[in-house]
Amino acid sequence: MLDQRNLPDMLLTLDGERIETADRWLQRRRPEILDLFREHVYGRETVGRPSTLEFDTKVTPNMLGGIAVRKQVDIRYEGAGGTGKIRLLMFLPDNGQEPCPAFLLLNNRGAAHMDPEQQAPSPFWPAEQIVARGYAAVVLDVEDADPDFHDGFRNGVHGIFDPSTGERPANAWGTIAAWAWSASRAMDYLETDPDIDAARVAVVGHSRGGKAALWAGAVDERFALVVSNNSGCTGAALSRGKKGETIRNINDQFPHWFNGTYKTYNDREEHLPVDQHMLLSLIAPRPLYVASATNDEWADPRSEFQSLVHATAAYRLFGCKDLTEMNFPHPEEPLLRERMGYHLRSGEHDLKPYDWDRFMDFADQNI
Ligand code: GTR
Repeated sequence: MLDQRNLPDMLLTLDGERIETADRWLQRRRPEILDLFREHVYGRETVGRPSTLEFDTKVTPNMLGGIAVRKQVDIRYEGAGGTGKIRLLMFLPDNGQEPCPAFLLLNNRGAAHMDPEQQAPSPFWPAEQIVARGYAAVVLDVEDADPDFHDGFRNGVHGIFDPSTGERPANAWGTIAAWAWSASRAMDYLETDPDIDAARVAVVGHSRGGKAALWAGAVDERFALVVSNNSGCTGAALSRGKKGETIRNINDQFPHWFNGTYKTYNDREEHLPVDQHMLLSLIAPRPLYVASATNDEWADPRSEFQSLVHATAAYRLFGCKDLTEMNFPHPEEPLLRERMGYHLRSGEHDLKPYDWDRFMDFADQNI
């Protein structure tokens, strides 16, 4: 059921046009909402695909007990402030045939969850389970693009592409936007790989990685499916009426994640020209999956679910069913609808094999 929270009307443009068709949405309102998120929340990127981008690939057969081929791809770039590198690790089903769909994980938990051939298998990143279902399992460490601490934007892509010593504009991009940018650079590579069906790539992230996955999916329409796991505040969850983490909490604890302007909304969420259902609406009409966990009160499962339900307004323009009558589901009772999916898992704030299985069930139907 729709719960009313005085949200901005996603179908009303700033100059008062009521959006009633998919065409008007795509021409007018979608670009306007994207711009509002850049200006007020995630910040404006100063670079897209760098002209210096290079890929360096190493292939190893016979991985994951013989079911996969591993590719290690170093994505290199250079800007006025120096050079950088994102390392992609890919495990591809070794069936030597058709290009396959892929899951790209924006890994926010470091080296222990990258390469199952080097570390103990990780329930957070079950590459073998993903490959066994016919998907390429592709992962990058978000901290390759920008380390996750506040150093005044000197390290990572900010230092490489906007090394100016002057004052940073209040709308300059933060770390979440940098991580989303790295997902797009991974996509630049995947488009060149004949083993990958680049029209069927899902971007997935957990928690802070989930915020980045949603922003990546909003900015870069090449992602065919977007999956948010427990992304919470300034991810999937509505900010108005949210329990647990607030805009003030997140800005105080992680001042580098969002732009300077976002700080002006501490304790003033009702003044934001957007709310997070509008972030989800930017994915439409592409498939979108949101997952929550029962004990994750800091993220606030109900606010994540409500955001998805409110995002239906955009999906409806594309002929998708109205989900506003849907009730908040019981744990382990996934809602798999046309282009929109949701589940609530019992347990803690985490990414588990149960979550991955539901993401793949949804992908099987939708990409
Ligand atoms: C928390 C933060 C959340 C979420 C989480 C995580 O401390 O408050 O927004 O991003 O970290 O990434 O695990």
